[in-house]
Amino acid sequence: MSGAGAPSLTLDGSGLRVVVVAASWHTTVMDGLLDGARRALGKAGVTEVREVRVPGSFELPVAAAKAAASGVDAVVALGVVIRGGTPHFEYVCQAATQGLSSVALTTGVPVGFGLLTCDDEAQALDRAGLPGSSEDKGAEAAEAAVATVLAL
Ligand code: DLZ
Repeated sequence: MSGAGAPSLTLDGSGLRVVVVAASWHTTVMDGLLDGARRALGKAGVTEVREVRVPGSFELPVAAAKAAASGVDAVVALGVVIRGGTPHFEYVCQAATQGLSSVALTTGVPVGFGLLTCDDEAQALDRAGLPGSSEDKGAEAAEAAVATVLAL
């Protein structure tokens, strides 16, 4: 994991099935998050990885709910929301965050939280796991999901 205070995790994901649900807004940042999640799941040796794309972060909870109900071991949710000039940002962030949390709690399936909620694109790029980024939030969310499955 990256970022101040983040744990260093060694994970054995063999035998696990994971679904990555990913929004589509802010393509460059999303590509970085997806690559990071794929890299982390590959490094952990996760047996089966499926990817589901949805339009925006608001749609992440329903995709995560459907994935969790399909019997997989964990879900990794990835999205990028960048603040604009209206309150829309708050509504999308809140709905996505509470929705994803609710999916994890109601199904018992761990959901890795890879939703970036940023003031501007520069902040998002710095967390996208791209060359020059200081953090890799896609990998972090994937590692957290796998680590939680292994812990429970
Ligand atoms: C409408 C919208 C806006 C303004 N900004 C973003 C964003 O920064 N990131 C994101 O993932 N999605 C955004 N959306 C789309 C909403 O999440 C949703 O897809 C639409 O409101 C349609 O339900």
